[in-house]
Amino acid sequence: MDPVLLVDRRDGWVKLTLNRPARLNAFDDALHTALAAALDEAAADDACRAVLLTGAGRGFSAGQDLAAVPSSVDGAPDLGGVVERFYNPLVLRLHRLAKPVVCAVNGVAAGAGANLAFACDIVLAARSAKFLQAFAAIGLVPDSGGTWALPRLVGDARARALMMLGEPMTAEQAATWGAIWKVCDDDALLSEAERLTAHLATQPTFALGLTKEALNHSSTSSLEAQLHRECDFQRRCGRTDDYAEGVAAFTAKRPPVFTGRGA
Ligand code: T3D
Repeated sequence: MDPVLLVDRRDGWVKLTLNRPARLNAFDDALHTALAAALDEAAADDACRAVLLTGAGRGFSAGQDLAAVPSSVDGAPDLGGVVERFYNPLVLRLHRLAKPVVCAVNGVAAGAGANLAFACDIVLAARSAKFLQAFAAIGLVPDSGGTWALPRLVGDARARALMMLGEPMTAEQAATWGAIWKVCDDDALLSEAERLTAHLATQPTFALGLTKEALNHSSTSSLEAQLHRECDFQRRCGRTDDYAEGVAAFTAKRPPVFTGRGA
């Protein structure tokens, strides 16, 4: 049987490919378990300085596998249990990973699959891809952080309509509305995403991790708290070899060679 997640370790970064193409990479317990383990490994490995997440086949992910039998409580499906056990930790893993996560949305991203993409740091999408808040169509509420991320990305009015109407957001709309970084031609998506991830893997990872952490706090912090956080993070970055290297390289008019390490 094919692995449900393909883990391709490259020089300084890792490519994770959701691999259940016959079900548009819908999530079952096995895929959740494999992805969680791969993200934990990436987090613990100092040599891994960036992550690329994508899907095999014609879809990115159709969210929860609706054919998987949910666990039950009192004879009723316990969807909250699935969210609590798998989706919430997954979103927090992506959010807290102190290194950049690039997402290449190669095709339809529906339900939790769409919101998973929005939990990544830099999202590229194939021109043919679309993002679908598929929840209302099956009587559910958006999960996986969608009600937190989407209004912040595209604004409240668009988020409400997308979630209540369940109309797809095209890749072009997603880019124009600010939900993703950019649209690529379908046949260029993966090479562009790999190039970007490989570039990020050569950058000052410690500083990028703190940049991510600062941004994660941005919309829920006061200006004073955020200024304090920036000051603290800048102090820490100032003690790194990468800061010394960045300044030295600038002065010598040569490209910097960053280690990614903290002080
Ligand atoms: O436990 C919990 O449920 C709580 C957590 C919830 C999180 C969620 O993500 S809830 C939302 C779940 N996802 C959906 O409701 C999306 C369902 N899928 C679709 O609406 C459509 O498949 C798409 C719009 C994504 C794509 O449509 P289309 O026409 O391009 O493809 P298709 O023909 O519908 O699907 C292709 C195959 O994938 C098909 O199998 P078949 O007939 O060829 O054997 C289809 O059944 C399968 N598939 C698609 N989505 C899912 C799926 N199988 C299982 N689960 C899916 N989510």
